[in-house]
Amino acid sequence: MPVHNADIAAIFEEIADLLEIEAANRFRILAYRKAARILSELPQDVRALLKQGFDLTQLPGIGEDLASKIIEIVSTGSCSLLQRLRSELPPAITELLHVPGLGPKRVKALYHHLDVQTVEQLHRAARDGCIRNLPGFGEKTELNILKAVEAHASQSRRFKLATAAQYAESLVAYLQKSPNINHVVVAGSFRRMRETVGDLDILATSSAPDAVMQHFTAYDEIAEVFATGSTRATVTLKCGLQVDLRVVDDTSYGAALHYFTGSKAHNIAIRRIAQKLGLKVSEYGVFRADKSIAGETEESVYRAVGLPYISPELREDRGEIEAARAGRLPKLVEMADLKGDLHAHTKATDGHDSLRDMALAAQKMGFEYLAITEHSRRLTIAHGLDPERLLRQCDEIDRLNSELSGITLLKGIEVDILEDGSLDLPDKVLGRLDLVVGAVHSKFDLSRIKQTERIIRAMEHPHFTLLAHPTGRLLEKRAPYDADMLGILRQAKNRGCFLELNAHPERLDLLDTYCQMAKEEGVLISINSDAHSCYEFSNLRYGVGQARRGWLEKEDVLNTRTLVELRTLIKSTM
Ligand code: DGT
Ligand code: CA
Ligand code: CA
Repeated sequence: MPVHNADIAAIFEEIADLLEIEAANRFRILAYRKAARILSELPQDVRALLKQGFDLTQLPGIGEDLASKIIEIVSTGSCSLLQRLRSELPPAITELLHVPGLGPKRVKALYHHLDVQTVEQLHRAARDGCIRNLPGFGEKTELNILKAVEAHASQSRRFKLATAAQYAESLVAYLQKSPNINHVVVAGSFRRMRETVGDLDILATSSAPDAVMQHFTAYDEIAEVFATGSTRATVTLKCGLQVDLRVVDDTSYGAALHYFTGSKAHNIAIRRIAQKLGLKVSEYGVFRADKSIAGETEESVYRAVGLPYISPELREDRGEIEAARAGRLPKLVEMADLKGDLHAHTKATDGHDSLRDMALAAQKMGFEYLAITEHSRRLTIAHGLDPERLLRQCDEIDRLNSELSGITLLKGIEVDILEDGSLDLPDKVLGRLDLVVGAVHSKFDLSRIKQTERIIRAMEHPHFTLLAHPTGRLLEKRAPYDADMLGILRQAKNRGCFLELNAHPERLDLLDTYCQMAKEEGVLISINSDAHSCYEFSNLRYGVGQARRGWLEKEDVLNTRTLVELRTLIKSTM
């Protein structure tokens, strides 16, 4: 069975979760989590690396033991440690972990104190008010759990964009091997760069669709074929991801691509415009009476209904059609516009690579600058910096900057915003830095008013530059904390501060609609990797995707500025 990096990462995450429920050693748990993160971000396929004889212990965070587990997983498709841990705990407990807001710590408490083993039991316990009395829970948490369970039940499983990308890329590579396929492209929400996708919608063009179908259904990662016709098929991959394939003629490529890219709401709006013009739009083309007048390219489809081309990320029927008609479509930011990154960690705290390696990796991305922003002392789990260690790092950065050419390291910190809105390091120390990134890492459940006040107070601080991952949400794991984003944006505007769009695939925080709000309020957004290793700069593409969904242009993004321009902009907050 073929094993992708995402599969190994998922196994390691589950091992870490189960170890945590079993109250295993904290460092052992952390080692599995780190390895999972490294693997899910590694641009090369581990399978291929092993085939080339690559020594996995060369990877950050991977020692002998983890390397042998990876080899076991790649060669057998499973891991004996995971099997053992699963057999020691009730079978449904892993599903409990997928309820947003329930981490392993809470699952452990629920299991040990209330014998909650399934989502149904969790629902009952929350509804009957049994959870509020557990140490560390309370009434508000109980209510949140109840809401989360109810939302969870009505939701089908979605895949994070970056995870889906791993499966999509190998499937597309496989399809491209067929001599009968001309174009092949992943459409649907994947092409619109939604943060999660429900399934993959793959479009191919061919004059021999039967042969394409045969090739597709022979793919060795398919678990089940649901439906096949001569031009369409629906299958499920072994990882659980569903794939729809459609095959059309080259002359319908643009129309089909438009149709299957969606969104449905955008398509409906376009069809309505077409109807008014006496036209019919379908996946086969644009028709007047029975005569096809467009459809070979997407541009031709839009032209036929009197519109300029609209980028997939905008196609949500959120005003893009009106903007297109008025000639006001944004010229969306692109990866190549980024000139630096303002949020990264090194092995001084919970990152994996040295200052020098991070600088060189950023330079390879074509960047002019990289801000090093370690955690502050309050975050003990990440080995956060106290003033002394931070100042030592500043000296090291000075030394490295005088030695390196073409890339500048900026001195920063990802300082904890404490419950009362004060910052976790003294002013005197913060004043020595190029920029101060503030972040909420605790007390996620404050009331809306208190949470908003906390963040606004932090921004009042004279050295505050940038609010990291502004809503705190983790996709499918932790809901955003409750805060008034408009109020925060207005404070940022007043103070000349900025907000981050954290590009980590689990965060993608700021949300697209808030990006739009930031743009309207005139607050610049910094698209940052939050890289903990050299490999993670490649995540920036997901951040750029999210920014494009939020209508952001080059001018709306802080780190499209040159170093000189950036220094002027961030100085004014100091
Ligand atoms: P997902 O998979 O939930 O992340 O979201 P999508 O947008 O990929 O939705 P999906 O897979 O159900 O359908 C793919 C595209 O096919 C969708 O974006 C637009 C098109 N489509 C699906 N159903 C309809 C429909 O009833 N009418 C129209 N006009 N288009 C549809
Ligand atoms: Ca889809
Ligand atoms: Ca679909």
